[in-house]
Amino acid sequence: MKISSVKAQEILDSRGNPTIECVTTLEDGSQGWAAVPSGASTGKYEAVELRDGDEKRYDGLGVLKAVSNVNDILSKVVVGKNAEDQKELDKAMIEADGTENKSKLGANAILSISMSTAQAEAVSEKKPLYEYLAKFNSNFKGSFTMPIPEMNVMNGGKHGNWATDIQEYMLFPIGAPSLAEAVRMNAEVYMQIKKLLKSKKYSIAVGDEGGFAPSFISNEEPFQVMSQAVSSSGYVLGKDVCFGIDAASTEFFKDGKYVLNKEGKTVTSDELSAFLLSLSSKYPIISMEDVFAEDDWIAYKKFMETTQGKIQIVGDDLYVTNVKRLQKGIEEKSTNSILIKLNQIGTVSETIDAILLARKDNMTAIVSHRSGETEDTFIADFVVALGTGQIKTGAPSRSERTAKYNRLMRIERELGSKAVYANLTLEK
Ligand code: 2PG
Ligand code: MG
Repeated sequence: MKISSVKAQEILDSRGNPTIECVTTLEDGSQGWAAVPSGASTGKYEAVELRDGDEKRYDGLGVLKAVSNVNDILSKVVVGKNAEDQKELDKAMIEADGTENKSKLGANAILSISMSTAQAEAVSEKKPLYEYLAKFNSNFKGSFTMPIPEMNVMNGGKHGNWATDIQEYMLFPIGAPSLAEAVRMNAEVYMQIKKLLKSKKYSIAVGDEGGFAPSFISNEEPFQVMSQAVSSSGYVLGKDVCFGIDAASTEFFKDGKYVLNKEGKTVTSDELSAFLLSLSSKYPIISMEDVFAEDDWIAYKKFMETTQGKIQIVGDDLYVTNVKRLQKGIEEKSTNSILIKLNQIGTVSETIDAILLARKDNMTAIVSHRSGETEDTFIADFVVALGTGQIKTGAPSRSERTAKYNRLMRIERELGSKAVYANLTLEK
């Protein structure tokens, strides 16, 4: 169905910062809506999020330029285009922008159209979004993989006022029989964590992604609390529930070294890897994201050799969902997993390309939210459609996070026996 209009406007994200939403209308009247999220611990190679820089509005963070780029410029490019041809649509917008990193028109402007058009086409075809998007999944054979919900229950780094140096402590409910049960397990552990923190007289205020963020004494302390919470919820640590982290270490990388304020020391990449491995020998940590800074390729390669596929090593700032950087990582054997964020690259089809390239090389792919989110649940449908089997979209609290988990539970119920809960097998 052909696009008849695209209309964007400025709205707020979960941090109270402005972001962009877009409605695509097709010639048959079908409409699709999408809102673009925004990161805080962003990688320098990400596609450009266009901000106005006008200090008089929203402290310079307004997105009126991106909005007018949709309404006045990109609309002329996309109106009349076939909505079902996502690749063509995205290509036309990439060409209209003409830069390597979408800095002219803004990745936020482009992505808002890319996602809302996919939504509109799904409506036109009378399909739920996950079913419509499954046409891009070459592995799709009729049953849908429900992702492991990797919930971030402790927030540090930039998202939690540096409660810890490590940015995210996640629960991996690998022993659950279904997505809904996995969500329940995580939420129950989260409740226990809250109780434990209260009993320690710690703050139970939460960070940007809904995880608790008291001022811990070390980077290890959250693991102690989480381990206790898993046991007191009646689950077996290491069997029902494992842990994962996002170190987001680009954020504490200074002058070639890693500054671990909570440990009171500044360390080399070798020392950082020894530190993280010592934690993983004490706790069942099966996944580690952004262990090193975005350009520390050598450290990644070494770490992969040391861990020998026993831990999922995830590249986020390292790859920024960009196939060129991912290709380098594949050649150098830098990681065995990639984090997938639509707004790091700026179109739906380029995001799918990154997933398919990773899969070709037996790498796992985790679809991810941003720390600044909206009520849009696009990524929930997207992860089911592409069948990557893993999603991280924050804690089981704050509606912009639970919206995604709730959408996943609805999809699972709708699919019935056609839904299969993912199995985390580390292939490399
Ligand atoms: C990350 C993300 C999401 P941000 O580092 O993986 O958790 O954070 O959106 O701030 O980049
Ligand atoms: Mg990350």
